[in-house]
Amino acid sequence: MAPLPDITFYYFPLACSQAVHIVLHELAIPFKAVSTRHNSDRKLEAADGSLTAEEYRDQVHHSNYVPGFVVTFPDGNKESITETPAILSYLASLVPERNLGGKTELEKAKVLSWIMWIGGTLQGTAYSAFLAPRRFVDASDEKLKEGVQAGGRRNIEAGYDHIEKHLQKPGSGWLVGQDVTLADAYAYVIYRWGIRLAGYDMEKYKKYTEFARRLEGRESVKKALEDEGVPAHFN
Ligand SMILES: N[C@@H](CCC(=O)N[C@@H](CS)C(=O)NCC(=O)O)C(=O)O
Repeated sequence: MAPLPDITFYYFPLACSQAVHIVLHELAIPFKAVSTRHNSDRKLEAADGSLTAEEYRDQVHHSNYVPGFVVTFPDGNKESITETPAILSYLASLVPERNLGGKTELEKAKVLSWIMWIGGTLQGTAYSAFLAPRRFVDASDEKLKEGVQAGGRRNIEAGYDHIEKHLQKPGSGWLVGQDVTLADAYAYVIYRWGIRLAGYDMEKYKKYTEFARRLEGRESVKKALEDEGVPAHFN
C-alpha cells in the first residue's frame, strides 16, 4: 500500500461532514480533526484558532463550508478536496481492500449514485430549500419563502420514502451490496437531520430506523460522535 498522505479534516458537529468523519474511523486512517465555528460574519473558521475564515476560504474551502479536507503528501505538496461525495470516494480509494466504495463495478456505480443523490438532491436541493430558502428566492417575500420551504419539505419526505422503500427490499440491510459502504455512512447522517433539523418522527421509517440503529452500533460511528461531542441517538 502506498504511504497515506497526512490528512487534516475540518468538521462541524452533526453536519454533512460527519459522513467523512465516520468513514475516516471506519478505515482507521490517521487524521487530524479540526472543529469549526462561525465568526461574527457567520463564516466558518477553525475553532482552534489555526485558520481565520479568510484563511479557511483560501486554503481549505472556497465557500467556507464543511467538510474541509486537506491532504499533505510526503514531498510537501498540499491539496484540498471539497464536496462530500468526492472526499468520501477519495478515502475509499486509499484503502481499496475495504471496498467502501463498492466491491464490483456495478456496486461502485451504485454507491456513487447514492452519495451523489444524498448530497445533491436530498441535502443540496431539498434540505437547502427548507433550511435556507434565501438561496432560491427573495426571502423577504414571506409567501415565496414559505412556498420554497414547503417544496423542500415535500422533497425531504420523498427522499426518506425512497430510502425506506429501498431498505424494505430483500437484501443485506445495507444500501449497496453485502457490506457497509460510503452510502450507509452518509445515510446515517441524513437520518439524524430528519429528527434534528426537520423535526420528523423518524421511527415511522421502520427499516431506515433499524438501519440507523445498526450503524450507530459500529465503532466508527461511536468514535465520530465522541470526537464531535454529540450524543448517540439510540441507546
Ligand atoms: N456540496 C457541499 C455542501 C456542503 C455543505 O452544505 N456544508 C454545510 C454543512 S452540512 C456548511 O458548511 N454550511 C455552512 C455553514 O454552516 O456556515 C458538500 O457536499 O460538501
